[in-house]
Amino acid sequence: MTSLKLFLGFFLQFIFLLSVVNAQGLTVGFYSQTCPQAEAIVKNVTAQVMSVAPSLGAPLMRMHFHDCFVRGCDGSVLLNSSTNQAEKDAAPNLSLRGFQVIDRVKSALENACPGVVSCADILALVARDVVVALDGPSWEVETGRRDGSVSNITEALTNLLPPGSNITQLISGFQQKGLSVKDLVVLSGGHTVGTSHCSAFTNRLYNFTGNGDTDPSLDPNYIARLKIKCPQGDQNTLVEMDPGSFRTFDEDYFTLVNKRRGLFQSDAALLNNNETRAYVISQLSNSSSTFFTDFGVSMVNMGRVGVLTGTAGEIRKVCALVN
Ligand code: HEM
Ligand SMILES: *[C@@H]1O[C@H](CO)[C@@H](O)[C@H](O)[C@H]1NC(C)=O
Ligand SMILES: *[C@@H]1O[C@H](CO)[C@@H](O)[C@H](O)[C@H]1NC(C)=O
Ligand SMILES: *[C@@H]1O[C@H](CO)[C@@H](O)[C@H](O)[C@H]1NC(C)=O
Ligand SMILES: *[C@@H]1O[C@H](CO)[C@@H](O)[C@H](O)[C@H]1NC(C)=O
Ligand SMILES: *[C@@H]1O[C@H](CO)[C@@H](O)[C@H](O)[C@H]1NC(C)=O
Ligand SMILES: *[C@@H]1O[C@H](CO)[C@@H](O)[C@H](O)[C@H]1NC(C)=O
Ligand SMILES: *[C@@H]1O[C@H](CO)[C@@H](O)[C@H](O)[C@H]1NC(C)=O
Ligand SMILES: CC(=O)N[C@H]1CO[C@H](CO)[C@@H](O)[C@@H]1O
Repeated sequence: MTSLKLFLGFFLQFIFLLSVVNAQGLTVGFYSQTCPQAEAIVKNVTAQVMSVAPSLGAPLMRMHFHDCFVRGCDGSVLLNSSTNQAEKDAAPNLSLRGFQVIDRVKSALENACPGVVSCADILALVARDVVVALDGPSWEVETGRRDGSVSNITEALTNLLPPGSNITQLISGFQQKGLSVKDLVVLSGGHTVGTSHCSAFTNRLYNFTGNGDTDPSLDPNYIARLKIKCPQGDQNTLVEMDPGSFRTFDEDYFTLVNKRRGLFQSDAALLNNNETRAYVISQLSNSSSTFFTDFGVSMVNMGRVGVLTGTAGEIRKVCALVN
């Protein structure tokens, strides 16, 4: 009798574990036994940073994206290279900022629970916490990632999609990471916050095809405004991607894209596919917008890309250095 109970107990626990641990071995609350305060500590440090430097929110969210698209979400974006050959040395890194925030979170965690929380998980948790601080949605972050040991500049250049990407390239780039067309259009909505250097879109304003022309898929009134901000040859000025509310995580991105005011060709390209266009249009009215819920779901999907779990990888002591 007792052994039957015991067996049933094990069996039910097994079923329970199967239901919460996804295929990659990530789970919500991975640190609940080993470092119960982990998520509160991350939230605490992030909230303090955001109260004094809200402009770091957007680049910190982007950092998790750049981590996941190169070698999976393994913290490789944080690694330093003595010869400047790491992911962070690649051109798309230009606006990656906030590495010192990740270091602050890591030290707080190392004080509380040395050697337990991975840098890759810190990136995933911080990405959620900055979105909340920017008045966006919240979601449950799966944890249990471990840190990789390789960061390669060439891999960043081949895996991060350039802003000039067309819809075919975007869909296939996401597909290669196991992400869907819906994930693509939803996650592109991350461009509701933050800024871009003129260099990412100036080709649309001047000499688009080599005939002194502009990009016909960009609203001509908007082109005139952008030309004032980014005179020809200016690569470095920062432009708000969602003008007026670039520090608020809202649904405006889809309104902009629909008005042909998406800043990058990759934003405009979302109108060139039935499924992505239908999603853009479905988000135009506040009352029917599903973006906030969808964003959490797609961030969880992105957070599963190529993760190291179990005994793979390591828990770095310092996020910029392999142990
Ligand atoms: C779909 C393909 C994507 C392309 C081609 C793309 C491209 C870019 C480019 C060129 C910039 C401007 C960098 C600069 O010049 O400063 C940028 C900024 C940004 N991206 Fe994306 N991105 C994509 C997807 C995403 C995703 C999935 C997220 C997150 C969910 C994201 C979040 C951001 C944020 C928050 C910024 C602003 C960063 C800041 O304020 O410093 N992007 N992106
Ligand atoms: C959050 O930070 C404050 C100020 O540094 C500190 O007093 C508090 O104990 C922290 N809470 C947690 C859960 O770390
Ligand atoms: C990593 O590189 C950055 C920028 O070069 C530097 O500020 C930081 O101190 C380095 N971190 C470590 C642990 O070496
Ligand atoms: C970086 O990755 C590229 C492309 O996969 C590879 O050819 C190169 O050898 C790698 N570099 C290092 C230092 O491992
Ligand atoms: C996208 O770009 C690729 C590479 O330049 C090109 O071969 C393809 O025809 C383009 N597709 C669309 C739909 O523009
Ligand atoms: C526009 O591009 C063409 C072809 O690359 C080049 O010959 C021309 O000089 C450019 N014009 C300007 C104003 O940059
Ligand atoms: C996209 O929609 C248009 C009109 O709604 C239809 O004619 C076309 O076949 C659709 N394309 C695809 C690839 O489904
Ligand atoms: C949605 O709400 C925002 C702010 O609450 C408002 O500015 C915007 O006009 C609304 N959009 C629509 C389509 O109702
Ligand atoms: C912040 C940072 O690491 N910037 C680097 C980005 O990559 C270029 C090379 O493409 C380096 O020169 C920057 O130092």
